[in-house]
Amino acid sequence: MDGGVVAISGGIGGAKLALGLYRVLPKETLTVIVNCGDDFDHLGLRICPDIDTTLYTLGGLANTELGWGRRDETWSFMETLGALGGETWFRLGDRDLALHAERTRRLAAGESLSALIADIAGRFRIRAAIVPMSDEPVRTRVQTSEGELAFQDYFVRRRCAPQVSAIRFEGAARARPSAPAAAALAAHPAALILCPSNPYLSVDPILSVPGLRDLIRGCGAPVIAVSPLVGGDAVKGPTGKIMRELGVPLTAAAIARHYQGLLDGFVVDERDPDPGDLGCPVHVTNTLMKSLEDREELAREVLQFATRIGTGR
Ligand code: FO1
Repeated sequence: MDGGVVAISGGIGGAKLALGLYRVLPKETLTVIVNCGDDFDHLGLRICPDIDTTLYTLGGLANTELGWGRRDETWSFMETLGALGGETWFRLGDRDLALHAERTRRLAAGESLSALIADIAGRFRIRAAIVPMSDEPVRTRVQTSEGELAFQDYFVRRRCAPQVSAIRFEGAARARPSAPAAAALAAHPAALILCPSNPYLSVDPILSVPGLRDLIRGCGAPVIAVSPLVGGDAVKGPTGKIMRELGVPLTAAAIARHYQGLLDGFVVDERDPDPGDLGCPVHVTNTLMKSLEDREELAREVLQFATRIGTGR
């Protein structure tokens, strides 16, 4: 695969494929554009969960059991915060906390999120580019049976229990693609991969940034999405529940339709029924990423699929 590869990713599933791509490509050729709709200010700190999951995953620092936060973590801050009557529903490990504290300080000093994340990725010896979707704030808000909730309130504090009726992205209208995201898309990448993230919670916030969808369409690369469903449900997290509550059938075809005309190819799991005509070529394979080898194998297959489509173009 000569030329750059751009991955669009959010959440835990997206980071798995981003790691597979990172390990099979020349590392410097990969740019991961990450969802920032989950970001929030908590305990006076700016928390960027999907950015941090991507940093930790590509940096070899991730807690692979939890899927978020760092491995080898200690929890003295959380214990003491609890003893002081503070809010402990969103768990911050001691090492993780240092990243939030330093990010908050540097953002307050006027640094852009893009520049800050690039510096931290360098300190983690990550040679791919990890870039926020935007340097302006976009926040996922979930309309539920209990009213509108901020994303982390819905996802963590309420454990995705409330019924979802709609999702919106506050601030999107005023946001622009981050400079490194726009640059990566304008640099004629060889492939663009929509990772198997939750389309509604993790990919839509990225596509909501004005101009990003057009940059993706115009980047000249085959756009390949990997279905986040395996066997008719989401591998992890609330994707299936949300799709049911939004009245969307839990099928690969529904996911493909959701990306409405962005796709040049779609990758579905071999456990799922034939999705029929999606209006683009379909590649059927194992998309369940349990091991590192699974992550690498899926990455290879997606890239080969993109090459076949690109040359066939
Ligand atoms: N998810 C949880 O379910 N519980 C937590 O306490 C929690 C803490 C946390 C801290 C840092 C971080 O980067 C992520 C964290 N997450 C937690 C996951 C996070 O809510 C999700 O990864 C994303 O927002 C959605 O993918």
